[in-house]
Amino acid sequence: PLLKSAKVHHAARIADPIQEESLKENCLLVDNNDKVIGSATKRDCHRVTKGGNILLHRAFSVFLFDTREELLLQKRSPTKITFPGCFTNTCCSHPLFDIEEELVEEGALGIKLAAIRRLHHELGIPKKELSPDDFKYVTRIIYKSLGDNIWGEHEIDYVLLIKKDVSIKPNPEEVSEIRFVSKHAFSDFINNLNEPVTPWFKLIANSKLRLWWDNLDSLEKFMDHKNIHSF
Ligand code: DMA
Ligand code: MN
Repeated sequence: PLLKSAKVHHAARIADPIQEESLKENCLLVDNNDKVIGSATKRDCHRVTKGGNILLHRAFSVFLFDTREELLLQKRSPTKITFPGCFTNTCCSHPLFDIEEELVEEGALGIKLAAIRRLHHELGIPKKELSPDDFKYVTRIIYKSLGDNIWGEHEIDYVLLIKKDVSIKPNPEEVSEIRFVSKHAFSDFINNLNEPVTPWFKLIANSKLRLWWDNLDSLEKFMDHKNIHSF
């Protein structure tokens, strides 16, 4: 009986079974220039080592605006393994090694297809309401966060912006709350939040987000597909 209860405790402490299962997905390992150098499980890509290292992998962050130019934010569900309960941008995830089309680099097509897959999974946005051409790939950022010192992030993150009205039905396994926020209300919203904000969203919100938000219909001139920005 002792053993049994210890096991239950252990399982409950780790994660819920659905998020635990997702740790078996294979992410893309990249070098500092975003060249793919292999793959590793989502678990291995997010574990902080004793020395404070995390494997560098490829990721994306979507900022979705409706046609009134309000930004869709989400609160991560309490079951997420990394940054549970944090407010963040519309959707983030990783292109997967086992989904061949998500490896296509021309026009960041693979990233855009991964974004469509995850916008559907996390927010219930029907795939037929989204096309790769709807996304503006603005730039890449590299960042590292040790998270809770057990699970963290170290990514080259493709930033995708999209302005479109879509149907939304959040998946409670992933997202516990959504909010559309206007540019005007954004600072107050962030400053008065009771929840923490994810580190990557904080970085982007404090740097380029305003400029992009002011130019949603003319983002071409702000695109930089050559440099990988760090903060
Ligand atoms: C990972 O996001 C990607 C970034 C840019 C932090 P995530 O933790 O939301 O990924 P997933 O939804 O696949 O768990
Ligand atoms: Mn990651």
